[in-house]
This record gives sequence, structure tokens and C-alpha cells, in this order.
Amino acid sequence: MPLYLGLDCGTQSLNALVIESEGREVVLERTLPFDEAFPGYGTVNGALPGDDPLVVEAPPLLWAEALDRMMGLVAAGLGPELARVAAVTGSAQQHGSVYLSSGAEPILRGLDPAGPLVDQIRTIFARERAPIWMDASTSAECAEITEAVGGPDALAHLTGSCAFERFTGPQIRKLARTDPEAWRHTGRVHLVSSYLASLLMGGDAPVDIGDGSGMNLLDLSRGVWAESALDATAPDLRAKLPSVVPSATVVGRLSRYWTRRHGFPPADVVAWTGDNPSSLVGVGAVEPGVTAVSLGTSDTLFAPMTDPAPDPSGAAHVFGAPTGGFMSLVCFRNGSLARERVRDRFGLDWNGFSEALRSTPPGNGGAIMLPWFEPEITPPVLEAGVCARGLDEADAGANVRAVVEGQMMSMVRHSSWATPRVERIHATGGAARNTEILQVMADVFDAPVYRIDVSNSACLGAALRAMHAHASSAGPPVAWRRVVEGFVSPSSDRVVRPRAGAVEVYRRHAPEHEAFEEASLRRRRR
Ligand code: XUL
Repeated sequence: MPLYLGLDCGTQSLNALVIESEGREVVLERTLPFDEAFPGYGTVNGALPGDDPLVVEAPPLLWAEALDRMMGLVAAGLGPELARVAAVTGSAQQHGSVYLSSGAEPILRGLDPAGPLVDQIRTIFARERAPIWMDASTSAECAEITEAVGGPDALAHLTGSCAFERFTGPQIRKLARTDPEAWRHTGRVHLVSSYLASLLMGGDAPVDIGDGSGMNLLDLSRGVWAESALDATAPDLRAKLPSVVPSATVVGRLSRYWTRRHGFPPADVVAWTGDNPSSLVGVGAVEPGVTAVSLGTSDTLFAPMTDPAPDPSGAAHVFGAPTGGFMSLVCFRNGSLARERVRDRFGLDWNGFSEALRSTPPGNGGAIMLPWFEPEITPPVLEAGVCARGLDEADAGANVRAVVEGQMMSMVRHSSWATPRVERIHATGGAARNTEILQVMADVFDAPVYRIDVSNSACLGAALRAMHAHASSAGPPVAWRRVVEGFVSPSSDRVVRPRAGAVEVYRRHAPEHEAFEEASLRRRRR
């Protein structure tokens, strides 16, 4: 029975997960934290320290060295079973860009299994650093691209998103302008995902539609590079970009480097994608009606969509979905960050936090909190500052309820452009362990919430995508529901159901919340 390898190159670590399709089992999991495992690169939380806090970069050579070591760990872990690996793909932090020189491809094609990968690719970079998604230094480029394409609405309708500092197009524009020499030497601009796929196949891997939509460069509805966006971004860009393919494309096979050096079979290499598109699969949000909510430091909501109509407020994104069609991505910066602030202010632990939710009524007697402890992404709030109405500052229970209700009301409101009707929610992340938080979510969304216990959804998503693409390439396309079954099956003993009385309270409460949020945003803009 075949095995499928999924890799995930996150900001701080490279992860691997191998699944077995027949028994629906995860047979191996490994992780390599960048800072600890590769101290020579001097990264801190996966990025290179620098003087300008807006500039955040990482060394692409580190990702290559990590890939080489990880493939060795997977080979050692699987032993004789390694021969069963049929397909491999991965996901990577989105938006980051790797600049390869014109002479890179022949070097990638001729990698010698006798020596380590890093020693052979040191010269392939037109630039030794890759800007990553945490970089916020391209506001001027965002404004220029937006204007050249015809304004924020035009850009969002074309590419799925307004211009964002971390998106690849603005990053490319900045490089082309500030370092024209490096731009001249750049033969290929890769995403982190397509760069790593290129290393595996020993060649020039395409960009997939999912990760490609985090660039402000792709005509999302047609799945091709958007000429007007390319022209607005940098000279000669068309020739420097890889081709674009649907996510389920087999783009090559593991090259001789991997088969000889680590003993892998010449398994299919499937196009890599971004970590968010991959997580869509990894949490089982593979059909319309299912919305995924990840409750982490930030909270993230994503869901499959059939049309690529963008968020009218401009705050969120539409990406291509690896399952076909599209997906929404809405980020709320004040996630666990805000819940922890309230918890700590009242000296509670998580049990105390839950107890506070249990002992307070839905609707909180009309008290509202907009939990902008830090600047917020959705809705856009530039300066931190919590807004509250009717809330007794000294009442621990009311404040705990207010922060969670404020978050959930905001989630419903700011995701309804993409998902007017949520049939069920798959909740992941640390705070998904807290049933009382999930109860508020279920009541506010009026939908059952299933707790999904997957620690690395992007990595599992990659392994599942490898399985799907491999199986579909040999016969008729395999249904996504069948692919995720057994790996991310939400079980009914983990479901938190909405309660009719509470649902009604929140339905009545929603216009007030909306009015308060709008008034607060207006006050801040003044
Ligand atoms: C999404 C984004 C992050 C990175 C993190 O737009 O910037 O989620 O993908 O890896």
C-alpha cells in the first residue's frame, strides 16, 4: 500500500508527516525547528535579525538544508518502507519570495547525490535573503501598484486581495527598485513553496493557484498571471515568473539527488501550495458549507467558496483552493492574545476563564467589547485600544464573556461576504480545547462546531494532497470527502451544538454590535 509524504515549511520549523492511505494512519511525524537545529544561520524565530523592524527576511539556504536533513530523517524513520512512498508535496509560509539567478536551473538539474545540497546551491541565488510574510516595509509599493491597476477594488477583483505589504508583488517591486542589480541577475522569482518543490524535482517548479493568489499578481478567476498587475509591479517580470498550475498537478518526480542520496523511490512531486490553502484540506473544510476556524495567537477563519468575489471591505483575501474553486481567508489579530489579556487581568487560569463563561448569560446583559488590544487586521484598526459599552470594568465574568462574544460577533460579521450560511464549523488551535469558547462560537454562528484535533493541519493537508493528486492522476478524480475521511473525521462526541435561546439572543444583538463597531471605527478615523 502506498505512503504519502507531506512537508510544511513554516516560519519557525520544517515539518514532515507520512500517511498510509489504506489504514488511514499517520505513520511518521518529524519536526526540525530552524533556530535550534541550524544555529549557524543566526535566525531568531526563523527570521534574520535586522535593524529595521519593518523588514523581515530569512535565508532560503536554511530551508534547503532543512529539507535535506528532513528527507534523511524520513528515510531513516521509514526504513525499508521508504520504497512505498508514492507521492510527496508540501506547503510553505505564504508570500515569501526567493530570487534565483539565471544559471540556477542547470545546477538544480545536475545535483550530485555524493555531496550535500547546500554546498551545491550556494551560487544559485540572485539575493541571499528572502523577504517573508512578516515584512511590512512595502507601503509605498502597495500604493503604487494599487494606483496603476486602477484602485483597490480593481486590484481585489483581479487578484482576490487589495495590496498588502507582505504580498509578493509589492515585495518584488521593492527589490526591483532598491536593488536593480539583483533584479537584473534574477532569472526566476519563486515562492517559498515553488522553490522547495524545485529542489525536490531538480528543476523549475510551477507556482500553484493557491499560493499564487497571495502575490497580487494572479488573475484569480482565470488562473493566469494578470498582465496589468505584472506591468504595475516590475520590469521584465513575466519572464521571471514560473508558470501557474492547478494545485493537484503532478509537476515532476523526486530527482536523482533524493533517490541516490536518501534512497527514496522516484515518487511523484505534486505542486506545493501555501500553508493556509493546505490547512483547508488538513482540517477537512473540503466542501462548501464547512468553515474552518483556527483559534491561535491570531484567530483565522477560512472556507471554500465557489466564486472569487473579494471582500467588499478590503480586509480579507480570496485564494485559489487546492480542492478546486476558491477559499476565503480572514485574519483576526486579537485572538488568544486578547483572551489572555483578559484572563491575566483578572488573575484567572483557563479553568477560571471557562467557569466565567459558564456563569454569565449569552448577550452579557447588553455589554459589548471590541477587543482591539493590539492593532487589528479585521476590521482594520491601526492603533490599539479596546472599546467597550455597558461593561463593568471590575466584573471578571462580564469581561471574559465580552471578549469572547466580541470576537465571535466580529467573525460572523466579517466573514459573511464569503460565507453567508455556515453549516458547520471545524475548530482547531489551542483555544479549541475550551468547550465554553466553542459554545459561544456555536451560538453566535448558529452552527454546530466540531473540534478537530490536528496539531499541524498544513502538514497533514500536504500529505492528503499528495494522496489525492497521486490517486487522481492514475484514474478518475477522487472525491475530497473520501480523501480526508478517517484523517479528519469530525466525530459526533466532539460536537458543540448551538442552543436555540442563545442563538436568538445573538441574532437580536447583532445590529447593535455592528452599529457600535461602526461608530467606534468612525471615531478612530477622525
Ligand atoms: C497569510 C499569511 C500567514 C502566513 C503564515 O496571508 O501571511 O498566514 O502564510 O505562514
